[in-house]
Amino acid sequence: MAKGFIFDLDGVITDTAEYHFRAWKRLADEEGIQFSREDNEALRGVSREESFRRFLRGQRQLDDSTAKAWMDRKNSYYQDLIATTTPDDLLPGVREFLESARHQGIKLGLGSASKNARMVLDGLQVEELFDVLGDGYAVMNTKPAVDLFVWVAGGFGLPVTDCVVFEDAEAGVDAALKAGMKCVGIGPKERVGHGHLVCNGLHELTVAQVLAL
Ligand code: B16
Ligand code: MG
Repeated sequence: MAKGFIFDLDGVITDTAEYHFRAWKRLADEEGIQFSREDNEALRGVSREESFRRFLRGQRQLDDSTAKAWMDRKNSYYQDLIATTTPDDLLPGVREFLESARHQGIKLGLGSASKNARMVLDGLQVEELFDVLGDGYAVMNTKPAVDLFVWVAGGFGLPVTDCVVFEDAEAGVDAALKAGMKCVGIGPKERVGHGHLVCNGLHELTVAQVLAL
């Protein structure tokens, strides 16, 4: 039976995708880049650098220092938006699910590609529920590479086969499966249907259902 649960942040614990979209869109409008909500979907769960590559989609060739300045600008717009995060921004059922798992002796970890994850957790006031925090600074190779989830399992002191990942991104489900972990996909089947269990959010799940996987 699983002994460690690893949660993605954006799309699982809270919905920061809208803030990422607004921040990228502001940069896009300032720089004359075409960028829609649909384009934003392709950025789900991937690192800032990969997001930037997908954001540009070859529309502009930039040298490294300009690319970094654009990413920094987007990040400052994003940080202005997440600065207002409060516990009300937790997705439905999240605190209850985390507390229930903790009560049952399961170790809890974060497995997020975001370098802003700690700031968001701080606003949500759930940081103290986690045993291990894996964020965008933890490893070099981000999802769909297995590195981040394996790093969190190592932090638990558990084999990968004792861990379950909760993910809303295709790249994140791919990473969990490649790591040899069970995976709960959160969102539409077309995106996360390759997970072992698919649902719309933690409010639909019990810890017992996940342990039965
Ligand atoms: P940052 P997650 C991901 O969060 C987002 O889904 C993705 O859109 C973003 O590009 C990535 O974090 C990096 O975020 O710019 O804050 O470092 O789903 O892995 O929690
Ligand atoms: Mg996510």
